[in-house]
Amino acid sequence: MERTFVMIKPDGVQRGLATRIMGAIEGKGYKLVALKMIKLSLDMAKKHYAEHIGKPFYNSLIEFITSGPVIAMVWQGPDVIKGIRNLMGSTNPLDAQPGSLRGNYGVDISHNLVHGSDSIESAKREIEIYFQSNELIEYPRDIEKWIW
Ligand code: IDP
Ligand code: MG
Repeated sequence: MERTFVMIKPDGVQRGLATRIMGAIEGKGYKLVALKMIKLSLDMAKKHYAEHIGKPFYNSLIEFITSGPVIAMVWQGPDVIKGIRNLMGSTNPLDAQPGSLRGNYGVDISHNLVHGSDSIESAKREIEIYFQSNELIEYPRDIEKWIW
């Protein structure tokens, strides 16, 4: 079963949108398999955003993502990576569909509330930055037969 890494960014936590973001993902039917609140070290932030080194927004992105606590999660389900990217909406909230998380709650590209992995490879890489394998909890949910 596919897994993805999701993070409620510092703006999502500060604005009290954490439960709404989690609720949207939970309501869709995906299964939460790991969760922790942390304040990112500079090292973790650089690892997380390694693909963006050298871009004009890189320094402010690192500063922003380390500016307050974040909520790190792993969610599981069929095609969960694409499903959660769709729930999040486009990177720039201005382009994000109304109804998506960024479309509903964001107005600015550098305050877009939530991160979700964009591929199976990045999901695996990102999950390993934040979680030990024994922190990913495997458990049955009887209701799944009604979801997938
Ligand atoms: P994603 O979060 O939708 O996957 P990425 O292109 O991977 O988008 O960019 C990572 C994060 O970097 C974005 O979520 C956003 O916070 C920030 N970012 C991306 N492009 C820009 C930009 O042009 N200006 C400012 N921040 C940006
Ligand atoms: Mg990305």
